Amino acid sequence: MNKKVLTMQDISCYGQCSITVALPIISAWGYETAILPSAILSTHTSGFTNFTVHDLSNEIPKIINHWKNEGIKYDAFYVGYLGEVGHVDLVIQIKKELLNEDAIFVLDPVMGDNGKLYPAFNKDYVKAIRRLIKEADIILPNLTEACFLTDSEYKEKYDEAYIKDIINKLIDLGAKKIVLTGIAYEKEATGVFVYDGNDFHHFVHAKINKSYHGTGDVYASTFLGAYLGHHDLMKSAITAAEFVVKAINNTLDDPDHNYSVKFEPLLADFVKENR
Ligand code: PXL
Repeated sequence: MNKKVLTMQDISCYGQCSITVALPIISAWGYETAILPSAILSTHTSGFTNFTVHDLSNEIPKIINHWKNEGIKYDAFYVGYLGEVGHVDLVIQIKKELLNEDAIFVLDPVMGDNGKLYPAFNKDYVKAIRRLIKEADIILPNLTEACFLTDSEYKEKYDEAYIKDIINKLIDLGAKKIVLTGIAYEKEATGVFVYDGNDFHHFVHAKINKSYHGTGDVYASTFLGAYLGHHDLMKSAITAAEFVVKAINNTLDDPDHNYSVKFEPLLADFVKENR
């Protein structure tokens, strides 16, 4: 059956993140992908200065109403970077009014990295996004986001007990399934720590010593593309990690391309091999 995905996040016109990443990736996995832009920015906010931002809070309710009147419903809802506290109520409204009965809601609580919030965000924003944890079927935070959401201290060196404590706090906040990205206990490694609703799993792989913006969005979009095919949480988490590694490796030899990863030339073959 043709599945319809709705993704709500910003359009960063230039910079290979959020919608400009989600739309090609989810489409390549074979799913009709509708977009609901939370804001329009000239670029993303972490690798550029003097970027422009136009919030779409006034437009979103009109779009939702039109879709309701048209009887449009979605099979999956993927929320990423929003931008305004007020968007959270709109997300909850969409979940109630625009999703099919067995639709899945995947939340990437995009708000920071490397222990810091992105420039546009503050504690009120964290509090607002916290409300969405219990609404989502699957959340995909990185460690920074998980720490802000759970009021935990951000550590660069940690052990399994630290990670399990954060996961348990997310469960207390209502998380059903968790894919926590960027987790490893050694410096040379990274990985994903997964809570599937019952058990913990940890997938570790070699870390590439350069980080790029937008890789979280490539990760979440690939995760969703894979997950919609087989509903295997761990397999999707690993597939997404593999694609991000490939995309980073495809970018390393280009010193001028430092704002995100060059995933596009790899996409068609990767999907063919992993569907
Ligand atoms: O990749 C996450 C992201 C999405 N959207 C905007 C961003 C960022 C990260 O910095 O600034 C606008």
